[in-house]
Amino acid sequence: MLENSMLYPRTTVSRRALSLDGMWGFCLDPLGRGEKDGWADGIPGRDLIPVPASFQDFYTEKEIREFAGDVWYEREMFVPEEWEGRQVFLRFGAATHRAAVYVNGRKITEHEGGFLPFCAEITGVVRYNAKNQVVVRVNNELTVTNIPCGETIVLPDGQKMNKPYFDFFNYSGLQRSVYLMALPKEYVFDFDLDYELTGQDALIHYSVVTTGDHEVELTLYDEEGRQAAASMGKEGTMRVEDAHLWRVHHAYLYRLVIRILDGERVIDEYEQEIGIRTVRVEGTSIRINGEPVYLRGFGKHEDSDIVGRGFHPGVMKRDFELMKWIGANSFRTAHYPYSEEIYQMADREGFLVIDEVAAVGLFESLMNFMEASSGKKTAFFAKETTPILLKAHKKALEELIARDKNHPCVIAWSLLNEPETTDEAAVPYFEEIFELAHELDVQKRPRTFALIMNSVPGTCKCYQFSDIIALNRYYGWYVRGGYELSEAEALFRREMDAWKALDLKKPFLFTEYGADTLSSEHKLPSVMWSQEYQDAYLRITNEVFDSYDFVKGEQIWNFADFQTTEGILRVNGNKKGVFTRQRQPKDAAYLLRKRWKELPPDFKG
Ligand code: GCB
Repeated sequence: MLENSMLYPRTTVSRRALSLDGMWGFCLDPLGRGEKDGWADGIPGRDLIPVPASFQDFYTEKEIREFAGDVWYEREMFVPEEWEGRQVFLRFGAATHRAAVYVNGRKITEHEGGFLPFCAEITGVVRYNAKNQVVVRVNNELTVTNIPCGETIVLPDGQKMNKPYFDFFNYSGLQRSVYLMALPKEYVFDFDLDYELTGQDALIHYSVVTTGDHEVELTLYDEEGRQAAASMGKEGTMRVEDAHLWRVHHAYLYRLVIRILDGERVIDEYEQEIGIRTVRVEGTSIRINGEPVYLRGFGKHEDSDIVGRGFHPGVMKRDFELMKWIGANSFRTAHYPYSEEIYQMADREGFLVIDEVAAVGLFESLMNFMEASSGKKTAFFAKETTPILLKAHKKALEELIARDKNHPCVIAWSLLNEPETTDEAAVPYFEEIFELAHELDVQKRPRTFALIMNSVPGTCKCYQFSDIIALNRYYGWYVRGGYELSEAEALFRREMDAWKALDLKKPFLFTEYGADTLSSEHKLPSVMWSQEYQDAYLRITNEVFDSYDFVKGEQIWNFADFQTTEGILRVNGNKKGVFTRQRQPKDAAYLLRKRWKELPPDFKG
């Protein structure tokens, strides 16, 4: 079990959550001397930057934008007098990729993994009714022993540089919200829910973990605030009569209130919006509440101008409006768990989310998008350090499932993106990761991973682990682009025929396909990089999708243009967006809108 509760911070009758977002003191530590020089007691300099945000894109200096190493944050926080006697925590939505936290000069905790929350208890360290100091050291170096994978090299001039094995900019820092929280000594630590539909009613099988022995009471309220069900005890079943189901694009959210009681007295109260729905894979169908659904949508990124990967509610709102406009019903959180607020919004908007852990770059290459299509193999999992990576991957998965399991929007777990699967060494690694996902998820949601171009029938040793086969394919871009598009189509069909021949009786999903397109380029007839080519590419690709009954969804790469490492294949970032980075449509958006609005929700059953 995790050391700290992963529940989202909320203020209730028994809890307090104070946001520490805003301007924080900030400095780089190029010599890695902060610790020795006592920065835990206060960092040098007076520079201020906003939290949450990536630190990179505020500055004009290249050395800051590309900085690899430790950066330090600092701010004051006032701890109210009336919090004395409670348990006080600091909670970071994420610190990318690892952090050490100091309060009033004392190291409180460390955390590894840049896309999941962590808490530190600070009860014994804070001064009440007084100002306290928080200092955070955040390190953004990439390694092959933690996810996402990459390396950190040293340039001849002594500067360190990150070399990601993945195709997105290594944005880092305190990219999500920070909270100061007060909880009672006995509090709700975690809960699990599983749903069963019986006629018009729904059964909610539940279990609650608390830090004490007092009685637990659950009450469910409908959207009008009327009580819909209730139960006593840490484990049990609630029956919801005439249940309103959570449906795609028609979300219905109940409010679940969990109380710990001492007689009449409420010791702790936690609440969360939940949706009643089931998710099953049956044969080649993906079923929500028993009804087949054809996924249409995107692989996304958390990425926007100025704040980089920092959570921004305005960007989130715009993205959901665009996804509704275009007729999407789903997205994958490529290539890492997103901010918690995004899942809350997906719950509310009725979007289906494939929730991905940050296991990307498990294929040794600085350009795997190119090299995998050439058939490159790297035996990535045969490294001596693989056991360390596996441990980090499992820990991240545990944190991910604990954080996101009660979101109705989460319908599947994506356990890796484009790993090396052609070497036997991958098999035991996959076995452990896939088993763990099932073990941790009481709902036993489908598990998947995104297959890279060289993972095809005959070479891939791991597809059998997936409940949904997810393919990332670029026929017509990395493979036979331009005037060779007709050959690309033939090769694409040849691969699909090989999958068909295996008769896996599982749904297939395209988790990536796309063509880089500059919003500035128009060309008739089309050439690669023009908007006309993106359309031509999509027409062929869509025809292939529609020729195979077992293809049950398409999530184009990418929702919007996004920042990557610079290089000759990237024009100030990856331009496969259907929307620009500023969230305006390219021509392809209209083509997709027409298609996605016309396809029946349960296309191909
Ligand atoms: C992929 C990767 C994704 C890249 C994409 C591309 O296969 O999963 O991270 O951005 O290809 O555009 O090359």
